[in-house]
Formats: sequence, structure tokens, C-alpha cells
Amino acid sequence: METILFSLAEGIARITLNRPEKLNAFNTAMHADLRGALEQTRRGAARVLILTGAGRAFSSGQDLADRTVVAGGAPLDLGATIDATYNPLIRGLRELPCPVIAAVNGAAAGAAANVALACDLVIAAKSASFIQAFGKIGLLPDSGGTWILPRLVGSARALGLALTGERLSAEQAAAWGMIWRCVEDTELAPTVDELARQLAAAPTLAIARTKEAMYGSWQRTLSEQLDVERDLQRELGASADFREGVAAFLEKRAPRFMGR
Ligand code: LHQ
Repeated sequence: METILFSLAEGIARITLNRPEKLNAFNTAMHADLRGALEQTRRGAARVLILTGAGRAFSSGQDLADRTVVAGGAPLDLGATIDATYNPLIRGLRELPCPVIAAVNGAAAGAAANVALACDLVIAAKSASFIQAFGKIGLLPDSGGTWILPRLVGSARALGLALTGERLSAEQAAAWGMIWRCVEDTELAPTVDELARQLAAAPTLAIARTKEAMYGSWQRTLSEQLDVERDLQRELGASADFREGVAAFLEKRAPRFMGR
């Protein structure tokens, strides 16, 4: 692939956005490569996916020099661009049954900030930052930003970020609960690798159902959610992984989860 690096080994899939000279800005080719990588992640039954960037940025968001953005006379349909690119990407990340870790190695601006925040666990280097850059070019937060941000940090902070376009440091993002963790720059790769190994050895079916229950909860009442938990727990309670987890605990040994 031309714009990303992709690997899948020992259950761990890794996508590295790889246009460092453009701060890993998304263009049409990158979206096509990402679609292919997500498909391989699904087909290869990855147990965890890591998304990160090459060089000094995570990604600067949409490539503002790409032909889908630069007006060449005719009016542009950004809705069509979003339908063909960012929306399937966000849905694809959210619908993966395995956990997705965003390893935010530097600035995450515009759509890239929201792609990172759509991941299940976000770990950022201390020097990284999140920038809702849309307002500065006359757009609104897309890629799920208007949905995800207020849920993560509340409307006051979500609107503050969206309306000012202020750069939010990784430390502040962690203090606000917007991301899982902020670590020293040198600790990012080892921390993410260790977490990925831990998740790759975890019971995959339980993880998939946990994601499903958590993300689905926003549309339900507590009473409805209690019923969802009951139904999913009934399924997990009948799984080989549950039996293995309990047996391993009682026998004081490491469990071997099979994902069923
Ligand atoms: C770039 C970019 C970039 C091209 C840096 N494109 N070259 C939009 C439209 C359509 C459909 C749907 O959705 C969207 C969603 C969006 O994502 S809109 C938001 C797009 N992103 C931005 O507005 C962010 C623009 N970039 C920045 O604000 C800065 O570059 C950040 C804060 C990311 C990093 O700042 P610095 O560390 O100071 O780096 P720099 O600004 O000097 O950039 C380095 C190079 O990368 C530079 O090129 P050059 O040839 O001068 O070295 C930039 O022009 C280029 N670059 N972002 N998005």
C-alpha cells in the first residue's frame, strides 16, 4: 500500500499512516488503503488493531491540497466525499469486533482527531495534541466529532474545542477523560505494544460484546440496557472462554482463550 503501512502478526494488526511529509494527511489513496487494511484486519481475525502515524504527527486530517477539496471551478460536494471516505472509516473502526488502540504520536488535527477518538482506547504521547481545526476553514467537526466529543467531555468542552479550534494537549485530554492515557514520548511504543499483547490474549468474544453493549447504550434507557446485559451475559456464560477463565483462576494459571 502506498500511503499506509500494514502488518498482522500474532493477532496484532497495525496500521501506520505513512505520508510523513504531509503530516499523514488523508487523501483519496489513503482512504482506499485504509479500507483494504480494515478488510484484512477483519478477514485475518485480528485480536487487536493499532492505529498510529509515521513521523512527527498522527495526522493533520484531510489533505487540503487533494483534488476532493480544492475547488477547480465547479462547486464541491463535501457530503459525497464524506459518504465515500470518512463515514465508512469511522463505521468500520467502530464495527470491528476487536479492540482498536489509537497510538497518537503527535498532532491529530481535523478529521484525524476524530478518527483517533473513534478508536476504543486512545493513548497519546505527551507531545501530542488534538485540534478541532474545522472551524478555521469554515467547516464543522465531522468524522463523528459532534457525536463523540460531547459524549467524551460534555457539551461545554466539546463546543469550546469546536468553536475555538484550540490545540488541546495530550495531558489535558487525559485530565478531561477524553483519552485513556497520556505517556512520555519514549513510553508510547512500549506502552501500546504491551497493551496490544495483553488484549490479544484476552477473551475476544467478551471484548466484542463489551464494545457492542457500551456503544449501543447511548440509545437506550437503563432498564433496556439491563436487559441487553442479561442477554449478552447469557451468551458469554455459555462460552468456552468463560469456562476457561474460571478454571484458570481456580487453578492459579494463565488462561488460554479461544474466542468462543
Ligand atoms: C498539510 C496539511 C493538510 C495538506 C499540514 N493538508 N498539507 C475536510 C474537507 C473535506 C472533507 C471532509 O472532511 C474534512 C475534514 C478535515 O480534516 S478539515 C481539517 C483539515 N486539517 C487542517 O485544517 C489542519 C491543517 N494543518 C495544521 O493546522 C498544521 O499543519 C498542524 C497543526 C497539523 C501542524 O502544524 P505544524 O507542526 O506547524 O506543521 P506545518 O503547518 O508547518 O505543516 C507541515 C507541512 O504539512 C506543511 O507543508 P510544507 O510544504 O510547508 O512543509 C503543511 O502545508 C503540510 N500540511 N497539514 N491538512
